[in-house]
Amino acid sequence: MAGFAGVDFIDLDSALNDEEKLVRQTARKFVDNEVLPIIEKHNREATFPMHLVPQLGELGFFGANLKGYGCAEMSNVAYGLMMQELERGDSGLRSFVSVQSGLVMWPIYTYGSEEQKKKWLPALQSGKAIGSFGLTEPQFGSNPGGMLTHAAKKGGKYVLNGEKMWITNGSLADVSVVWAKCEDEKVRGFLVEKGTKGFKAWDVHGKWSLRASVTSGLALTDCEIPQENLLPKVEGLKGPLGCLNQARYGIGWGGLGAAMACYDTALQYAKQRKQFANKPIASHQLVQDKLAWMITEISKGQLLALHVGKLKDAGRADHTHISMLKMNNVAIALETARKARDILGANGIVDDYCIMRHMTNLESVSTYEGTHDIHKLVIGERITGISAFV
Ligand code: TGC
Ligand code: FAD
Repeated sequence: MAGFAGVDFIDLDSALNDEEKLVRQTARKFVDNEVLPIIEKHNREATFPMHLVPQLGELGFFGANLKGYGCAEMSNVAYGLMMQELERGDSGLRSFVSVQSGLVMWPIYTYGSEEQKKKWLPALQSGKAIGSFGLTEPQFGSNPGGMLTHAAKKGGKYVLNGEKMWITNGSLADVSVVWAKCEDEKVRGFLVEKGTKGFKAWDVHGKWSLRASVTSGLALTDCEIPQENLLPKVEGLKGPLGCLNQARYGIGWGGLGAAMACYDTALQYAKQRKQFANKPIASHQLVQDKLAWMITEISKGQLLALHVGKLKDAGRADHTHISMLKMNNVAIALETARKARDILGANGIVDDYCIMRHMTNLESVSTYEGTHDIHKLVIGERITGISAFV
């Protein structure tokens, strides 16, 4: 079977260099050969395909835009194209790579000591170790600044108490980056290692979204963390929010991948499926309207992603640019999935086709890493100078 040929209405390829195209091609082949044949089964059974983790490491996909410690040093544009292809496979796969790279490796790389970097980065890069990121709590999602998890200094240790919720890979993780408020009310990050006394992780069941991804709750009860596991180079909410920029950037590209999978499926289907006068449904104007909407929004999303990627490579991407990218591209992906599902009629609801899986996944993607509306308010604050959060 021929692999995915890509979606490029506006000749975006002419703006990409050879390295970027090669990374995209490598990720595309990996998804076609290793992910698509197995993902529906994992989605049905609500399991993550763990056997892919070493391959993702070998391909250099973990921490791919970081330098040293075995990382691939890709440009941010190449990194984005890789995330696009991974999410064309499944949002759960892209989530795994986002969390490992943007939310665990990036904070260790940016806020960590040299010892922490040497201990964790090569292991996380290769996939020998798995990470998770604990910011959200049962009572504090959009407003992480209200967190109740706290850390008290006791001799050479910190004692952590609290609960985290909705944590991707929480029960799989060898190391969790957990954010807690210290006695001075400042938020700090701690590396909580698997097996630490007082630390427990349990899995969320019954999800209708991101089924091929592990989502956990974390409980910390008088959990003693040695001083050397404190991330020493950051304090305050800007610590965890800085990590989110990395993951949100990848999601901005990833959403396009899910949208491309749905658009491509709907286009092929519409050209084959015949209704009325033995004509393909692709010949009906209302169906063309939907397809034309999809390709236009995907193309606009690609331009936004490419531009923000270039700004990021030049060190000029502001977190509000990234908010716009995440908000817009996930929203158009979700709407693309809904329109594509409609084009497939009844066939759109079964997992012989990828569309419903992408659609339900994208509901989570729209909520996590800042909901659609939170990103609107971030943009609103940037253009008016007035915060809606106070
Ligand atoms: P605010 O007063 O605005 O800011 C506090 C400090 O942080 C700075 N800051 C940022 N720094 C870096 N990057 C950003 N994106 C930043 N946004 C704000 C800000 O300058 C300030 O610094 P300083 O030096 O003055 O102290 O904070 P606020 O409490 O009003 O909250 C603002 C708000 C609502 C935008 C923020 O809390 C937010 O982003 N909420 C959404 C929470 C969220 O996205 N959680 C995600 C959890 S992780 C996850 O979902 C993983 S999903 C798995 C996967 O990725 O696949
Ligand atoms: P709430 O904050 O309660 O929001 C509910 C609704 O209220 C939303 O529509 C929101 O937009 C709206 N709202 C809230 N405040 C405002 C306001 N000021 N103005 C207008 N509207 C507002 N978190 C982690 O820390 N690590 C992870 O690895 C992680 N993985 C996740 C995986 C999955 C599958 C999911 C679903 C979530 C994950 N999360 C993770 C949590 C995620 O980041 C939160 O769900 C998200 O930040 C929203 O928080 P909430 O669910 O508590 O919703």
